[in-house]
Amino acid sequence: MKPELMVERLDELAIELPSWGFADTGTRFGKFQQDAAAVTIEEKIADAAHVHALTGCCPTLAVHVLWDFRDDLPAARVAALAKQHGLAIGAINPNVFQDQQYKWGSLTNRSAPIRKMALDHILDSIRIGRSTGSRFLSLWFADGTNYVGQADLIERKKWMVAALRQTHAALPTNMTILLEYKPFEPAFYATDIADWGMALLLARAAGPRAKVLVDTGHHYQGANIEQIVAWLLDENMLGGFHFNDRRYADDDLTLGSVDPYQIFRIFHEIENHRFRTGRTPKIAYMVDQSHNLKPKIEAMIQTVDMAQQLYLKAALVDRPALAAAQKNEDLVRSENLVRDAFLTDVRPTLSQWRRRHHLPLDPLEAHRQSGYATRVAAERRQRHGPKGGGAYA
Ligand code: PSV
Ligand code: MN
Repeated sequence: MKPELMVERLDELAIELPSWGFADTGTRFGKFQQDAAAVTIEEKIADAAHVHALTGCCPTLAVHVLWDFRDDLPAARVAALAKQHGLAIGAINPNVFQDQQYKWGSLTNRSAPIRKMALDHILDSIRIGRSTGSRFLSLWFADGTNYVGQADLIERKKWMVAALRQTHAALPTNMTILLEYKPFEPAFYATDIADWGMALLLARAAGPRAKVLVDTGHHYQGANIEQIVAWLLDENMLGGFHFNDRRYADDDLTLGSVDPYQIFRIFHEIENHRFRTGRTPKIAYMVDQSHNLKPKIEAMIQTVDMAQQLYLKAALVDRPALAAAQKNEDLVRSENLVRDAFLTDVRPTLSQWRRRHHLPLDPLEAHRQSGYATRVAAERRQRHGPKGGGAYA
């Protein structure tokens, strides 16, 4: 299909931003602070709304329960605030990984009271999600073991199944569980939900409204992520993504900064699914990045711009021609049909879409011209005190 005919395709791509992507984050070695970084949920909402106003495709904000909600601000007020800013609250992320009691795990802790504490927090998170109108409960567990022999791996599996079933039973009908896997970190021997196969089995065990979430950073080097995506789609078990890029492990770098072809290949498989079935799959596209060094808002705008371009490129693959080339075992033509789409400059189409939606043609430049970062840095310095972060005001 001609690039200029693809402009409507972008109407279907909504990208959820993570509240934590606007806050100061770091590595285990330290945090470099920025005065413009958001501290409160009010500030995170304002920043996400600013990105949405400039890019036109980020209508929801994912929240992390322990990082975003406060006693003096009920969840319904958070949702109302988001609405005032033209946003809705997206996925609810319970947090059963940072508190001391979870040293030996949360849902798979051998202590029944701690397992219950973790489950109660997840059930509370569902209640919060009801008040915010969230459609997704996004679950990631740091549970796992660091040393051989530390625990009975199957006992832990059974605890996980039991808790996920109870979680599923408490879901409102409009909410879906997104179950995320990760092979390492913080557990370095065995993570309880280490890969997509384990996540798939657990999601199936939990119930029909549990699907798998693919975080692009949560794979071994060399894993064929797009094949995992294709299989999950074919099994109707792909719930959503946490997009980010990486060079080594779960680096949380901005999307496409290292390997744009990787994300393109994922979109290519999603398009292929559409071609095969005639249906547009319902997938929650979310970003999960922590910007240690870049200004947060600029990193988000880069990410969204990259996602839109790669999405368009994947839609450009001539699928009937590809099917014919495959039939003839014409490897070179098949590969080139895919690669030609990747190499097509779709920026004019993206500009066309932005013009149509009365958006700035260059959202990054519009952000820089807007003075938003300098203004909020000054306000936030006043509100929270200077952080001494220097650059990016
Ligand atoms: C864990 O590495 C993870 O990908 C989960 O999605 C968490 O919710 C998120 O990162 C926290 O930054
Ligand atoms: Mn993630």
